[in-house]
Formats: sequence, C-alpha cells, structure tokens
Amino acid sequence: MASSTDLGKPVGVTLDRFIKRKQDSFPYATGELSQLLRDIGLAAKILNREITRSGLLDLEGAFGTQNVQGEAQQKLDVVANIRFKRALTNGGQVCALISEEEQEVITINPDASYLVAMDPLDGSSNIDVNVSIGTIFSIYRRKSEKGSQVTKEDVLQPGSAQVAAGYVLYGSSTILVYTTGRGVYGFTHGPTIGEFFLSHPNIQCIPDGKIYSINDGYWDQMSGKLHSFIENCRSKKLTSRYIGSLVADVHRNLLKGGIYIYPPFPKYPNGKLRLMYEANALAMIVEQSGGKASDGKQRILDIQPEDFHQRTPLFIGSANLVDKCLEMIS
Ligand code: AHM
Ligand code: MG
Repeated sequence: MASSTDLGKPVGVTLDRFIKRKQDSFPYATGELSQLLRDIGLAAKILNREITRSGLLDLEGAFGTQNVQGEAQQKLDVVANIRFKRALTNGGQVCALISEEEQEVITINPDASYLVAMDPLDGSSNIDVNVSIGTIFSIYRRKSEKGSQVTKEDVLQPGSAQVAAGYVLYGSSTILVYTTGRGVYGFTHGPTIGEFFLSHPNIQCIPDGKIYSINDGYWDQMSGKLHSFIENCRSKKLTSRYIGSLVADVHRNLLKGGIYIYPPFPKYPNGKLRLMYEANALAMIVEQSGGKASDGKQRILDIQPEDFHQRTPLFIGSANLVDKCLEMIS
C-alpha cells in the first residue's frame, strides 16, 4: 500500500534559491550570471503563461512574416522573442543577443559581461496542435572589454566556450533544465505557486538508450549507412519516438536514454538545426549528463561558427548509441 510519502515529492528548493546557493559556493562570483539565469527563468514563466492560454488569446497561427531563414514566423515565436528580449534588457546582464527570430545581433547593454544565443520558441509547427515546444539558450562571456562595442569574436564563439546553457520544455508540465558546467539540474514549474522547483537534480543520461528519434519521412533521402544504423536499432528492438520538437525529443532521450538524429538531407545539406542557438546548448547539457553530441564528423562543441545563423547536422544522446551511429555512418 502506498504511504503518504509516496504521494509526491515534497516541494523543495526554488530555482532562484538554487542559483543563489550555487553562486555562494564561488567566493569571487559577481552575481551577474546568477541574475541572468533568474531573468531567463522569469521570462520562461511569463511565456509559459501565454503558451497555456494561447488558444484563448488569439496567439495561435502564423504572424504573417518570415524569419531570417525564410520560415514563417508563428505569433508565439514573435511573442516569445519579445518576452525574452524584454527580460534580458530589463535584467541588464546581457551585452548582445542572438536569436533565431532576429536577422542581426541585438545590442542590449554595452556594460554587461554576457552574450545570449537563443531560440525563443522551438518546434513552432507544434504550437497550434498542443504538442510540446521549447526555449533553448546559450550563455557566453564576452571577450572584449565591458563598455566597448561587441565584436565578431564575442559573437562567434564555439559551444565549448558556453558558461551556461539550458532549455525550457513546455510539455505536460513545464520544466527548465540548465547547466553551468557542473552537472545538469531540472526545475519543474508549479503553476499554482508560479515558481520553478528543483525536481531533477544531477540528471544523468544512460550510455545505452532504447530510443531512436529521426524523421522517418526523409528515409528516401538518407544515406545507405544511416539506413543500416536505423535497421540496426530496429533489429535490437529499440523504439522509435519523434515529436518534431527538438527540446522535447532531446529531453525525453536525456531522461530515458536514446539518440536524436537530424542528418544532412538534400533539402538541408548542412542539417536543419542551428548550431549557435539549438545544437550547442543541448550538446553542453547532454555532455554534462554523460552523453555525446556530434555533427557526424566532430564534437558539436568544437565547431568554430562562421555565421551565427549557421546550421549543423546533429547526432545527440546516449554515449554508446551516438558512438555506434558515428561508427556506422563514417
Ligand atoms: P524550428 O526552429 O523552425 O521550430 O525548427 C526546428 C525543429 C526542431 O524542433 C525539430 O526537431 C525539427 O525542426 C523538426 O524538423 P522536421 O519537421 O524536418 O523533422
Ligand atoms: Mg528552432
């Protein structure tokens, strides 16, 4: 028989308190990064409120514009971009922002130390059908002096230079997952209280997962070697799961073990996903939890970006599965 202690985890540490505690363990921390993480948490709460009411607020459907990649912007894409931009501007800790929804680098506060790269709302095609969507963010420290103009070198840093990265998954519940390079922590949003609470301490990705995630509709455009890997997954009775929201697919595979693949196709010869505001953050999270992330040839975090909107193929998830895939496609 279940006891009262089985009925749910006790409500514990809030995101804000957790960030503060972590900051206190670094004697020379200035608190700027902590404030920035809290600003992202606040924007996520505001956006979460809008997402959950989107069907009632005329926030579904296309906005009528295209982003820099020529993709139709959804109303919520635009709202999400505004919410995060506003929170980062008001917070004051960000000198520049790169966003999937912005053609150019947005200069915010020249006196601040950090740059943020983000996809404010990923998985746009799932918005109108009540399927999980997400926010992805990467945080970098600027290389140039505070107060000066943000440089190309500040912006085009490899993923290995991220000082923190994370995502928010707006799913059956809303969860914010982040790392500062010392483990991966997940915080579930308590809707009635309006706070994120630590629910997933020290997330570990098992090395041998049971899930493979790839858009099977592109089968005819995949290489024979990739077919062999997928057939190998099937022969080993792995299960196929593909939501079509990167954050949701990666989050599930992170918790349960699995591999997510978005390879190069004739339609997307360099892959579809964006290196700087989709792949890098997830690669840091997955590596921090013991998994791996590659573009098929090299570690995602080692790629030196040449353009902040550049795309990359992505093979990410459980270490042994990623290794097996890379071995079979090489
Ligand atoms: P988006 O940034 O325009 O939403 O596109 C990225 C999304 C990912 O979330 C998802 O994994 C992928 O595109 C799905 O693409 P496809 O429909 O080609 O499988
Ligand atoms: Mg996206």
